[in-house]
Amino acid sequence: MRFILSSALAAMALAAISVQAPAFAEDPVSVGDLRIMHPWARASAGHGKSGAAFMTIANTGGADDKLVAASTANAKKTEIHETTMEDGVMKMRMLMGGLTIPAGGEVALKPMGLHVMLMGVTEKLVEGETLVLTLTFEKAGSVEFAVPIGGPGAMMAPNMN
Ligand SMILES: [Cu+2]
Repeated sequence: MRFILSSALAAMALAAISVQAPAFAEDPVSVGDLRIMHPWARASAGHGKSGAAFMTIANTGGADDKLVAASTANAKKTEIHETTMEDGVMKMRMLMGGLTIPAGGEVALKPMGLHVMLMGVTEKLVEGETLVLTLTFEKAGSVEFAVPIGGPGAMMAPNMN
């Protein structure tokens, strides 16, 4: 009985960490009450060692959730950033307390705004390829999914052009 239970748990664990590859680019990635839509990243420019990933995260549930961490094997460090304008200068700042995804609402991560920052990119991000990103939410937990890579100066998802 114990063996059966632990295999069931192992199967659940495997299911939980498997990479979600939607059949269609417009299919959202689901984790708990959250839906992650149109994820994409920018290709590396020249020898740049930083990159950014963008997406829209919708919360279909009745309680706020919070994006607390992000990681990818493609970068040494991954942070959640916001972009602000200070005296006409664009600056980026790490969101120390995480990013709230309000109940029934959605938050867009996009160029010049909120983004997942990849620092110390280990392998050049090539347009047309994908990277695997893991996002961790306070309530919904972790989800790993494929992120298509667009051009270095792209302003929107490659599948939305
Ligand atoms: Cu940044």
